[in-house]
Amino acid sequence: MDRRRFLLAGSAAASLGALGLPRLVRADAAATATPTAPRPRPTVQQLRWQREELAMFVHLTVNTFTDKEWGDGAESPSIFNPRKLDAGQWARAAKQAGFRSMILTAKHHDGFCLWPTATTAHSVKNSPWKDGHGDVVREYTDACRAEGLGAGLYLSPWDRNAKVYGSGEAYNDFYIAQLTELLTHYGRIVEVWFDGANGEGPDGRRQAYDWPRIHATVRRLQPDAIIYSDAGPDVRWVGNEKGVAGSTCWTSIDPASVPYAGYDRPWVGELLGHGDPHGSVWRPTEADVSIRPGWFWHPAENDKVRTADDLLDLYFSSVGRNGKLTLSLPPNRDGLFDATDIASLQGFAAKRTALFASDLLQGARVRASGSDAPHLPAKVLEADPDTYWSAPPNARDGWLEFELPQEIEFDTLELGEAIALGQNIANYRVELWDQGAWRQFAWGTTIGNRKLARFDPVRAGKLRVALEFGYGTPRLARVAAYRGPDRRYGPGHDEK
Ligand code: FUL
Repeated sequence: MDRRRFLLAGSAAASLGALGLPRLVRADAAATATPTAPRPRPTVQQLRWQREELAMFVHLTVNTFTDKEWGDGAESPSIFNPRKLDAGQWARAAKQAGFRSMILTAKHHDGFCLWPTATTAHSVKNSPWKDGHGDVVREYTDACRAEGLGAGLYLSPWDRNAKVYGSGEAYNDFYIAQLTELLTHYGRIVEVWFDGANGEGPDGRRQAYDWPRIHATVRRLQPDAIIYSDAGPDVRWVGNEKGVAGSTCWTSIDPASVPYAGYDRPWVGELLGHGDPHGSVWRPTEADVSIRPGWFWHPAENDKVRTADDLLDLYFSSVGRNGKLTLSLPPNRDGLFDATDIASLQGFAAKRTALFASDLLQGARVRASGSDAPHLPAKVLEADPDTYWSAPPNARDGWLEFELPQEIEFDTLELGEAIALGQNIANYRVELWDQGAWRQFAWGTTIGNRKLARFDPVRAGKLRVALEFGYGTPRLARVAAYRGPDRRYGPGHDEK
């Protein structure tokens, strides 16, 4: 946002009602009343995807047995033998921790296929696991469905084993054949994950992937599936593997700025993390990160599993910044999640439950700018994301005020836009009524699906959320305040 385009309005115009709140208006205020081009909105599939908030990534291949992060494609299938593999254990762990879908590496860069594909001998078919009769993708998709989770698949375009890799059309045919098997033999697939890594093949050649054909294949075979890559088309990478979205995070983006998956430029990470308020397409952010330092299981990392508190931090920096969190858990050589990883996951779920147990703004009297009714019923700001408060259509700012029957103490604030209608709000301030005057205690940029801010506990009987500027009509579906069970945030919180 270009701050030079704002002026502080004169004193008469500078107050909102009797409340004396200084107000920023746009220098070209007349322009804000002019209808603008429609802003991008989500598809039903994108909306469903983002509202799920949490997906679990599962990284398993020959690397699990070689202690590597990237296999070179020369591994023998004979090393793959996860004797006790139980996809039900993965799915139960995910479900119990509040995750709504999973994504399995059906093929990683080493080219080893976790299903008995007809396209190559480099698969479970030639492994000792279940005497070559096993199918990890089948067990995984069955387990997801048994737990009511969506099943997603990762099929690495980069294949360091396939002889045809780097040959052009022949590899694209091979890849499409693999994709077709995965999208036709295993029921409904909710997300297809296309990694951007594009390295050399076995003979040193690189492949030009046929993205239009790849995307068309997914659309034809699984029209409801979300297609992920750095460059979308449905959802985009967050730009880092740390699970951290930009503190300013627009869902919209200019599709030309990241034209294809693996587009490697120094600014791409920053751009993907922040999005673009003027972008023409709706492309929400997927923040992928591992519970361990590596994506795959390594014995030396068994004592480096993220704690429940670390996972909660990730939740704030991804879901709490208008993204979705895709957290990777690596099965060990038995094909099971380690107890430590599951314990962290359970701790993470317990922390979310404790923190979000009770919305302290329930029961408040709500007043809002631009509203005919002096008091909105609190239910306009209920958890239902399709019920929302809207400023008048041409308004570009607004406020909501919450008057509580008694003082509350809170340390976490949640805001959410009515994103089914797009993302418009550029920035907000939060103020408390303190000894006869409004006192600002937090501000932030962008809201989107969900904005979570933490701070040292504050007490208030009256609270105001001021939306300073929207690129379209400001609309809020959610305002909530919580008091977490611990006090560890300190002054370094992320929304000063
Ligand atoms: C990266 C890959 O190279 C990593 O191995 C991992 O699969 C990660 C999710 O994506 O680009």
